[in-house]
Amino acid sequence: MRKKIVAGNWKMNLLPEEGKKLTSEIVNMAGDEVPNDVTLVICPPFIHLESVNKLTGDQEKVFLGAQNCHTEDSGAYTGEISVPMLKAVGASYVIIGHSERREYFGETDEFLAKKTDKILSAGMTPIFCCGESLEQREGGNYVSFVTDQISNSLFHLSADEIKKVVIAYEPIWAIGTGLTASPEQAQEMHEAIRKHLAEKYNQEIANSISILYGGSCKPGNAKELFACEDVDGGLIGGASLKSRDFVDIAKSY
Ligand code: 3PY
Repeated sequence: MRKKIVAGNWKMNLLPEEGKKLTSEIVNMAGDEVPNDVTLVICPPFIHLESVNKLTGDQEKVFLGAQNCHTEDSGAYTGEISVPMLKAVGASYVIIGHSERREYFGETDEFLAKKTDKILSAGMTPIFCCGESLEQREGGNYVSFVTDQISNSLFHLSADEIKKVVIAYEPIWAIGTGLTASPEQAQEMHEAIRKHLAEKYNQEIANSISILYGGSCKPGNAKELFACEDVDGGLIGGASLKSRDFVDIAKSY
């Protein structure tokens, strides 16, 4: 059975006290309200990692993730954070390849391949984001664009390694726009991604990999998205900044 994951991407939001308050609320609600087979991941900005870890560290339902990492362990990389640093403060997941990082920080498929290796070698879980622009969707080549992103950054991995990766499909046209992929659009892409994984590895491996949907996922649409056969949870942007909304999304299974 695939792991069901609902991960909150806080992006560049919240001051320290606000982050602690939000985390405490989520942890308190999650205990009673979120089904035991759903894993929650909180991915705050770096400054929150230690304080969020203090609130999540002792329980089994809510885990800590980061929004980015560097490919090197240490060195002259001003402004960057390494995987060993993230691990030392309790993070077990790292989001990589979000379209905002690809667009604003020029992250390439090759660089993301290296980040994936670094995260896996630390025993942590990459949440690898992929997704097409509106132009690519309208041009009709959106499935091959996304499957190429996956081949380019992940297909050097061994069968044992790929099983440890979580994929998040986030259509760029649904990020910060209020537009959401319909369940049919999400299922079409998730199924194509799984088929692509099966062709490279095998069906059993493809069936074991969690593929999350991201892009304006909220309490009002999570249920129908999570009901799709190949959607195994969500990577949640704005709605992860409100404890009630985030927990309601996680309850949508
Ligand atoms: C969104 O939902 O807007 C996201 O980008 C989640 O990562």
